[in-house]
Amino acid sequence: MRALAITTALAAALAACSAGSNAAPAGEGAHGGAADSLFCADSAYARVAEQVALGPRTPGSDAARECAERIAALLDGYGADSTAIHEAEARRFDGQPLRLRNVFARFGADDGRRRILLLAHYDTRPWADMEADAARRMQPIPGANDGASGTGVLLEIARALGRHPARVGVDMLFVDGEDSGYSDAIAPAGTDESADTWCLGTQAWFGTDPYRGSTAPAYAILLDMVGGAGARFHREQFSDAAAARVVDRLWAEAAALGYGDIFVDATGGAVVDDHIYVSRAGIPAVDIIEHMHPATGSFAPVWHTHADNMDNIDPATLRAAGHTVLSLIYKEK
Ligand code: 1BN
Ligand code: ZN
Repeated sequence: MRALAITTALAAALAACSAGSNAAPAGEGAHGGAADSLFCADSAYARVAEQVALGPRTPGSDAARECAERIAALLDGYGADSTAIHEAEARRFDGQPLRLRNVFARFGADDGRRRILLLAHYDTRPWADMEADAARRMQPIPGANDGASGTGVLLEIARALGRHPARVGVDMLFVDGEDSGYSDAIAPAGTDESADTWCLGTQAWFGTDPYRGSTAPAYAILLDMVGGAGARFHREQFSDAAAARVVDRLWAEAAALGYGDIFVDATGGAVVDDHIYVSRAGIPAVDIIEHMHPATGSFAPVWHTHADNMDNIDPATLRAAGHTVLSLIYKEK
C-alpha cells in the first residue's frame, strides 16, 4: 500500500516536471540557467513525501534504517562514484546508546580537484517538545521540514549531478542523530544539557577524521528546514563567522536567480546545527535554514510539533534552496 503511494507520488512528480509545471516563472532575471531545468522541485517534493511515508526516522528505528538504505540506493542509481553507510555508536543526553547510520557519497573522482561538501540530516526528533497538547509531547514528529526537506533537496541535486556532472567534486553527507538533543521540555533533571547533545551523527563522522589521505572540501553547505511554506532564509551567524564569503556568494546567487525575496540578505540568529561541527573540523560551513519566522522570531510554529508534516511543505521553497545551491556548484571550478 505504502509502496504504491510512493510510486504514484513519484510518477506524478516526474510527469509534472516533464510537462513543465515545475518551470520557473518567466520574467527578467527569474530563475534561469541549466540548473533550473535540472532541479525539479516536484521530484524533490516527492522525495520528502517518501521519507515522511516511512514514519518517524528516529535513530535506531526500522524507519531510519530503511531511510538510510533508500538514500544510499538512490545515490547509487544516480551514478555516485561511491556510496556507503557508516555506522557509529553515540550516547544520547540521557545516557541511552544510539546506533547511528550516516550515508556518505562522492560525485567526481578524488584526483586532487576542488571539492564541495553538501549535507543534511535525515533523522527526526523522537519528541514533540513544542506541541501544545502535552499528552502528545513524548511522541515522535513526522519531520517533513525538520529532516526530510534538506534530504529531499540534496537527493534532487544528486540526480542532477548524475545527469550533468559538475567541474568540481561534490561530497554528500546525510547525517543521523541531529535531532535527539536535550531540551528541558522532555528531559529529566540531571541529564546532559549541553549543545553537544545535538548533531551526534556529524560529530561522530568528523571524529573519524574522514578526509585523512584525501582532498578535503573547500567549504560545506548544510540544508535544514528548507521546505516550509512561505519560508525566508536569513544569514545565520555561525555561518557568517566561519564562511562569510560563501554566504555572500549563495545569497547573491539566489538574488540573481530571482529568489531574493526568500534569501533575505540580512543577519538572522545563531543556530546550533550540524554546520558548527563541520566548521570545527576545518571545513568552513554555511547553514541554509529558516530560523526567523515572523510569528516566533525563531523557527516556524510547526517546529518540533506534530504539524511538521507535508501540509507545510511547498515545492517553491524547495526549489529556491535547491536551484540556488546547484547553480553555485555549477559555477565552481
Ligand atoms: C535544528 C533543527 N535543531 C534542531 N532541529 C538544532 C537546535 C537545537 C536548534 C536546539 C535550536 C535549539
Ligand atoms: Zn529539529
